[in-house]
Amino acid sequence: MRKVLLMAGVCALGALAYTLPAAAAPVVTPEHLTVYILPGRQGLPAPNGHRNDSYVPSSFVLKKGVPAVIRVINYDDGLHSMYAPGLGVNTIMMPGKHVGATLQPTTTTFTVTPTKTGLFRWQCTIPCDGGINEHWAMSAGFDGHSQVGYMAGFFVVR
Ligand SMILES: [Cu+2]
Repeated sequence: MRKVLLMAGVCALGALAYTLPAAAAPVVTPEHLTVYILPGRQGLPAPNGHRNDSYVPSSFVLKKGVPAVIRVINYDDGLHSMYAPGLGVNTIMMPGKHVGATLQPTTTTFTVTPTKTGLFRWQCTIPCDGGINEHWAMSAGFDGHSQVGYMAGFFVVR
């Protein structure tokens, strides 16, 4: 009789083990960032003496393992992009649209979830900042393709 009760008890414990809920996965709240693309006439002044096509801001702090939802609002009527191969980012920002005499910005949203810490450079890969600027923002900066602060920048992942 004792053996039967003992077996029943073991079975009951086994059933209990299977009915306990699994430990809940930690909830990760995404970060939300907003970035503006300003056309040359409204962009940042530069050493070339003109205002130039600009991402504002152009550098960002992200957290490893935390999704960052990046909303880019393009006030330019041209395409731009963010290319950061170290983070797997390669997104084209659609141009704003002319509506009568005004330009309606277009919003492009993408998400990046960094898997490692470090410094990751991004750049715009679509020829831009034309006209009087002669593509200055796309010219080689001190550390690579495109000018940091205009059509290039950094993701700092901590
Ligand atoms: Cu661009």
